[in-house]
Amino acid sequence: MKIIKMHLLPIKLQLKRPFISNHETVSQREITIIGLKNDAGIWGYGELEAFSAPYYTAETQKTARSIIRDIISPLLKNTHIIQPEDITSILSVIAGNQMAKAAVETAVWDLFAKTQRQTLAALIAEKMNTTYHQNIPVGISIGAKSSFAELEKSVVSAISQGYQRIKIKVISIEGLNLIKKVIQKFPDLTFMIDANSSFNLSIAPKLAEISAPNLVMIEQPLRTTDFVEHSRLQLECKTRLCLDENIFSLDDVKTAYSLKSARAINLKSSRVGGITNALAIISFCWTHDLLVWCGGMLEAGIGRATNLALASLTGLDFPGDISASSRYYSKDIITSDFILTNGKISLPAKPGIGVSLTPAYQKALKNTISLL
Ligand code: OSB
Ligand code: MG
Repeated sequence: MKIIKMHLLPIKLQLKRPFISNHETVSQREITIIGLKNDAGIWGYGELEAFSAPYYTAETQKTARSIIRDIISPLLKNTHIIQPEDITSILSVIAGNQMAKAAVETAVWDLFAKTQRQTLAALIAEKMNTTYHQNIPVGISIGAKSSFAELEKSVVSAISQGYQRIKIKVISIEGLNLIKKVIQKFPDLTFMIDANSSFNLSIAPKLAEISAPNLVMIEQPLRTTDFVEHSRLQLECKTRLCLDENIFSLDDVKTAYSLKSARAINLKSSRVGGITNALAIISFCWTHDLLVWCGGMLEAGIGRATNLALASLTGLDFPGDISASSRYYSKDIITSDFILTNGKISLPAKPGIGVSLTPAYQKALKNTISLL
């Protein structure tokens, strides 16, 4: 098939409440909706997940849109795509800029699944030679809190909603003390911590102190560019370390594996350049005893649907950061909400990502000028 149109629609969504991590406090989420139309008149959709400012990753909404407009769109012109992997290989000539590439690549996967009249989940499972789950167990990521009462309230609320595992953001030693208390208070709940690069190696004794059977991993304790000190920390730390910010490619996963920098990988297709690269990382992790699971980054409906299709893969069973639509936004960009039932979210039945933009967003997207 050929892609004959590419539209970008930058939008802003208000978060219900500010989400606090070590990188920034997000109150408003800027995303860009990508629409691709093929020569048979079918549309595929992707979501550009870079943030407005370069704190979590170097890319921003602006830089990624400019890469898509100036560099990616000429590469798509008159290109024949037989398999979704073709687009990944075309885009691989571009260094870095994984989120810009992923936004377009995931839209091609959606488009391709739709042309095959199958769900993205079924297509991914087929590519991986396995099956997929219809109902997917999910976890929640709770932003950093400044008091025990506040943290406890969020944990109790998450559990009452049915989330199967709770990740808590931390930005300071005081935060670790609050988390230690909450982990001890709820011994039957499964917890994780995400430090988003808050600490340095001197945190090792503190991490040893909070180690507990119901604390399953600590995500990204140290700097984004470091593999060596993470490896030293993992050696000293009983709790499983997980890398997020470090991982932009399969090569990064191989580095982490070789140096023993972590024993788990938070996988975000948006951060690794798309679904093809994500699948290669999953295969590597499965054969090298690394726990791999599906992360999130405050996605709106299209990104959430893409993540859910990935997380449905049999074997990717650790609950991902894939919350219900209502967790972050009161009004999403799609017509049907993802709802949590008994701690699970079910896959939409329709082909591709299985969700549709609301008529207003659909109209606004198609009213932009095509880049092709
Ligand atoms: O570090 O995993 C992260 C959100 C934005 C950027 C980075 C991260 C996160 C989250 C929230 O933890 C995950 C989600 O619920 O989307
Ligand atoms: Mg993280």
